Amino acid sequence: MQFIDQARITLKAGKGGSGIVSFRREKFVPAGGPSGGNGGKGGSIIFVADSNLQTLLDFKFNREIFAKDGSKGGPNKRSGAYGEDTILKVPCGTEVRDINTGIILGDLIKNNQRLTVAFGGRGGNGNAYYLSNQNRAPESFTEGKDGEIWEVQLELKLLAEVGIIGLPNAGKSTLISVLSSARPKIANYPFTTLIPNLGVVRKQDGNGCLFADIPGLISGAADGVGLGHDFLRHIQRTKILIHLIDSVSENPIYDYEVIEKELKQYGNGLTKKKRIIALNKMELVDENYLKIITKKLENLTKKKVLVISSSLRKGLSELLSEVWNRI
Ligand SMILES: Nc1nc2c(ncn2[C@@H]2O[C@H](COP(=O)(O)OP(=O)(O)O)[C@@H](O)[C@H]2O)c(=O)[nH]1
Ligand SMILES: [Mg+2]
Repeated sequence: MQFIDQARITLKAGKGGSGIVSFRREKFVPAGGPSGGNGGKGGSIIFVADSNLQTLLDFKFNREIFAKDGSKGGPNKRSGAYGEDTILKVPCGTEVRDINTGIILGDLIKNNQRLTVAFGGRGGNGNAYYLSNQNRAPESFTEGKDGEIWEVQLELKLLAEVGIIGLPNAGKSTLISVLSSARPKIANYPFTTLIPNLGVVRKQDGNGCLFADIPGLISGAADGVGLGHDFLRHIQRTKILIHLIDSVSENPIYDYEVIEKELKQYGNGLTKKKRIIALNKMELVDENYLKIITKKLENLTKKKVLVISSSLRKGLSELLSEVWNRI
């Protein structure tokens, strides 16, 4: 089961600086020798793998990436300054592909691994470069070369760290949509009727964390009823589960137990996963009733139970801080 995060970006490396035409000016020498310096090279665009990153989130907001141009040459044969390279940090495991040819340009696997994709243009020659016995006062120079332009596709295979479980209608899809700032693609997914919903949620440090909404969990899912069984397999690879319960359901306690039973039935250590329990749709039920249900659930689970509303975005920051604390 694979989730794929993708981003398409255009890389524009820096142009080289131009060479210049200039002549030395010296006292008593009417026209000194040629002294125009060469232009500096343009900056390149370099990918660097960074093991602190988990997603390609940053590239979804920043699709055109530039590097600085080189400066033009100076008098006295001074070369122009190099344009600064642009370093793009990507998560380990990111593949870089040329969109036009489909060719893989590189795979950034190890932390700090580098891959230069768009090279900066060469600087042009100043007139000092053209000095020869035949031509003592050349006035030629060349422009800097353009930097390379590449359209690339970044691709990263993702692992969801946080799973959202709960019966149908608990509000899982709604929760993920209000929390997330980007939606990765799902590839090679065998089902057509039910697909997990994915969302990247920004952590406090700005990095992304992948949440997956696990659909299709109903009574009997662990035995193959419905399509939930294959999703249970996916839960195995998450670090933490948010168990979402619909407050308006006829019996929220029973709903909780149905899902817990499926986790237990499936085995493979699912019940040992860290869990955060949240009652959703708080605004639809009476406050006192909510208190009673919360208390009952707390007694049953020996855990703190959060009360939220995905629609009204209430209690979500408490929910997220619980998640970050436990990851
Ligand atoms: N009033 C209210 N409705 C909600 C809330 N969260 C979800 N819903 C609604 O509940 C229904 C089911 O939500 P959905 O996210 O599709 O549930 P899922 O089956 O668990 O993915 C939808 O009509 C949502 O608009 C909430 O906090 N408050
Ligand atoms: Mg859903």
